[in-house]
Amino acid sequence: MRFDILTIFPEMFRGPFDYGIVRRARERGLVEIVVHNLRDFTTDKHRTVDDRPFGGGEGMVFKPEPIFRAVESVLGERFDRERVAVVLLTPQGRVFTQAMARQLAQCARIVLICGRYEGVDERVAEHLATHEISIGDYVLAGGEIPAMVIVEAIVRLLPGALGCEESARRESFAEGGILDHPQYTRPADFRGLRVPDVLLSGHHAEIARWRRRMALAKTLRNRPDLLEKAVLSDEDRRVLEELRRALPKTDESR
Ligand code: 9D3
Repeated sequence: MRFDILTIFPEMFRGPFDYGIVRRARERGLVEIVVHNLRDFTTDKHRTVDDRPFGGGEGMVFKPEPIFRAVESVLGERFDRERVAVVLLTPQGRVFTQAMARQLAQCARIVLICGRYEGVDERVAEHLATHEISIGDYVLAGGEIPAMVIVEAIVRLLPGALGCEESARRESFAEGGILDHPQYTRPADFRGLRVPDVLLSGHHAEIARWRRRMALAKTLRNRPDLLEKAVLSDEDRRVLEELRRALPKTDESR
């Protein structure tokens, strides 16, 4: 797979792909990540990428021309659009999910367009992009960090990117997932804070039951929305009823 990232701040991408899973995937030749300066696709002396909004209003808007030229340049004329995604990062996009990461992981080429300012000329969303994506309901300064998020989420799904132990693991959130159970490691007593006895007991069935119960409790407290679509056993539902009756305090009501 190849990513092409279009940005006016290419220097922001120096570090993030040089560590961990993404670095290993690049070294193994599973993914190539190329960062382009949008200003290299302008034609005027001042390398202008933005202009004032038609209709008036605050701020500046990305012009369509440099973005169209950049996408046409990186994809070449073979615009078959088979296994090619052109992603516009914008607060107006569909919110990125694990399901979208799985779908995009099937692509051979992904172009990520990072917006800034007040926005991007709508003709990019309408006539160039195949996807318009936001990473969540909070206001950032631009699409660069969202692009980094999306690259990392997709790269770790590429076959061979994870160790085989990790790759076999079921994804939280994906389909019917709930949050992970709490993890502990040594020491068993840290400044008087004890690891739950059951984890030291060696009773594997009991440990599995405890972990599922704690995962359900964490999900009920922090992400009750996930329980709507979660795949739950009859035993899970019984445990949830019991947890709801005990009603753990949420961060909000504390
Ligand atoms: C929604 C706010 N907009 C109306 C006043 C202005 C605006 C704010 C911030 C327009 C663009 C931006 C820059 N953000 C992104 O480009 C962006 C983003 C985000 O802010 N949050 C979550 N996902 C994304 S993806 C791109």
